[in-house]
Amino acid sequence: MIYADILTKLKTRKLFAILVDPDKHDEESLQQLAGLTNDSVIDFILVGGSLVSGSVDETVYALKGKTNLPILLFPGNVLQISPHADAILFLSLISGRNPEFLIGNHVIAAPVLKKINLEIIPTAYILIENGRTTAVEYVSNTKPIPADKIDLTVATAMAGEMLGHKMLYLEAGSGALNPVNSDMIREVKKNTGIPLIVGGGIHTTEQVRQIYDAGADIIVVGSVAEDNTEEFTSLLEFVKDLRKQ
Ligand code: 1GP
Repeated sequence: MIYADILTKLKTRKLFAILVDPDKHDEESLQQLAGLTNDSVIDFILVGGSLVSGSVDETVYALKGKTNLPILLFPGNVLQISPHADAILFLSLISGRNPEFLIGNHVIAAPVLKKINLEIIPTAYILIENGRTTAVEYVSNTKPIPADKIDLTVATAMAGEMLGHKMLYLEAGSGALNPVNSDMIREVKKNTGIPLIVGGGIHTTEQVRQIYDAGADIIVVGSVAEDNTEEFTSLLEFVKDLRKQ
């Protein structure tokens, strides 16, 4: 079980994951990415995005043939369900007040999910303002929580945990100017007891260090992994070194 594995790993170390947006990859780049993932520090791969015009299922299927890592769906909408994935982050956008992203899409997806053998991981998804409008903000038609409203974010995260979510996801949005700040991560971690994922706008080793130090359990990077850049390779090396310490 994916969630149980995550909890077990978190007893001894932090986790690192990548987000694959199907629109940003073709067969060749998936092959390249998969080559990097095997025998690396990456713990799992998320697949999805706010607006995906290609097929999530095809991308998951292609990845499955190339990597042994677990594939978790990170759906921006109900079209992004694939029976070939290992699990789905059943995201409820609890920072927003758009009922479609709080429960509407979930009602539509539930009968489909019931029929396929996908582990469901209920996840409280919390969008934080980052300095620019991101796709998730625009497409979800929700307001992110201002970056300086730490109390509000903590209360939102606590409510997410109390509602029974199994993980918290602090999201600055893909291509965020600023990742979620350390003070916010620290306070959320201090006041909640479920795994804390942080993503959006992370591309340097210093950001990774700060975000882990502040209390994130899992870091997710997307854009930096897209072009197989040196930046990405050095992030992987950096996380590897951190784990040796
Ligand atoms: C995953 O949205 C992020 O939480 C991905 O963001 O593309 O900025 O890494 P980046």
